[in-house]
Amino acid sequence: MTVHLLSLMQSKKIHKVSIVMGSQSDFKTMKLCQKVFKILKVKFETKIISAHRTPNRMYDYAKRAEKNKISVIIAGAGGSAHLPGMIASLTTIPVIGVPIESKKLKGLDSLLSIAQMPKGIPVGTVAIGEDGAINAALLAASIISLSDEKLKINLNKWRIKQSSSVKKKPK
Ligand code: RP5
Repeated sequence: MTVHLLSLMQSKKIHKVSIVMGSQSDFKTMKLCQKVFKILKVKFETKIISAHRTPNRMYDYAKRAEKNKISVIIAGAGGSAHLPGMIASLTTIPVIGVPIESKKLKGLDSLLSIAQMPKGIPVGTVAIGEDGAINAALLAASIISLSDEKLKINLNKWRIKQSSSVKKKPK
């Protein structure tokens, strides 16, 4: 098979991002990922999976993710936030962790839990809370856009719109 044909097939692949979170309480943050994907026209699914409250669900989900044709996983978790790392240990699909702002430590606990993965199992980590959820979706879109020309165009349009929304002078 020629390289050209291969890249053509890759660009035809329909990518899907899986958004998962440890609790219903994370959804107010994680729904911002959905918002970004709707604008960029990225396919997604959304699930609640807790590493400690539903460990079997987490295991089954991570083991089936490749078969389910998931391209990138975004996992939001708060407190001792082990969900992104545990999922990453069960699949080689890229995992982006969103540290949820916790009540007691304002998300610093979540940030350190997600970012400080020991070598061997990487988790891409974004900022705490809503900015992190938005950037996680944009990062997932960037990854997918490597083999999806239409998405690359949408992503560039989004950047241009963002630049033009910044006023030249403060009021
Ligand atoms: C984590 O515990 C979740 O990701 C959530 O951020 C945190 C608190 O969960 P709830 O007690 O609100 O269900 O597993």
